[in-house]
Amino acid sequence: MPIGTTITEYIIEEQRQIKTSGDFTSLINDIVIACKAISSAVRYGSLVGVLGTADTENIQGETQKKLDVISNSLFIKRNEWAGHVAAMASEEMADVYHLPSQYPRGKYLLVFDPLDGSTNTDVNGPVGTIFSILRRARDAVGEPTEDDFMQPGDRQVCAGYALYGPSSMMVLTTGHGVNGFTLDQRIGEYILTNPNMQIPEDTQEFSINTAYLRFWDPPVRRYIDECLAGREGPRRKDFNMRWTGAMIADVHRVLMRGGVFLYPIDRKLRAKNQEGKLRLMYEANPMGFIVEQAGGLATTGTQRIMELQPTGLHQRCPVILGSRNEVERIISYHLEAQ
Ligand code: P6P
Repeated sequence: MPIGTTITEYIIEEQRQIKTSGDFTSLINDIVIACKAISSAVRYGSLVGVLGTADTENIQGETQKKLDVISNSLFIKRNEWAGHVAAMASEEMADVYHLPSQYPRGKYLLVFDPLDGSTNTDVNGPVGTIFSILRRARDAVGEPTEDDFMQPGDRQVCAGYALYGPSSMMVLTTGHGVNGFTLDQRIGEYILTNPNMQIPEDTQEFSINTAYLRFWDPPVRRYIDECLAGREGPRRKDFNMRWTGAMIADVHRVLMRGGVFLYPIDRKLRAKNQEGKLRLMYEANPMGFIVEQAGGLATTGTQRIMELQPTGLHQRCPVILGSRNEVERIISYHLEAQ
């Protein structure tokens, strides 16, 4: 049975081409194993009693699902021991995670959302893991603090996600394009199935939670109204809408067939003194890196996401990303409104 290129082979080949370190290759491998373990836990759901809530809250004030806690623990355990990371940060943990004292410290900082879209778990919807790898400052000493993580998205050395959908896929970039891998359950390996992923520059599909329409700012309202007006309206074409409740699934669809995903700032979020719903460090930045590497754009509406200077691990920001020409149109509407 031909196996194809495994994600491990791909990473090692990249190491040869762009001279990344063996450290980096090994770290990615540990992340892959963590995602395989989470994929397995998600797959068995109620059969192994992992659905429902954990009756605890995370730093976001959100009730944690059992799978949130399980996925976070799996990700930590797989990545804390090998000496590749100096510290980690997670959506599910308030503060920087310092490694147990017996483990060596490495040069990378790992930030992750262990189970994005976890409200979908109880209804068998798509969920996934999003991760971002930063390099610790070369002159840094001692245990990393939150400040070590406060690096703009442009400083990421790697970003990726594992989507636990009808098939389990991993999508990865190290700054040299985007590649997709599908888990072959027969051999337990992620196999290269989507080399050099590119987002179509145009689209007829938008992704936004229209329940918040009454709160939107004028530029977003204008863009969506024009899409809804279809071929009789100024866009002269009909649009489709998709919203899965999991950023990871909506972004993956944008990568696969084009589209624009919007979780903009709005009056409801401003009333809660929030800069957005989605988190910069472990949702917007990694997805922004992937989308830009695939030829798309990722903006807050007025600023390129990967240029934002983080001020906190759990900082939120507006997210508008996807097909280049559509995102440029939305940016122009924001500029006109200024
Ligand atoms: P809403 C999941 O909780 C998440 O962070 C993203 O994955 C998703 O796109 C968004 O929130 C869904 O938010 O307001 O539609 O429930």
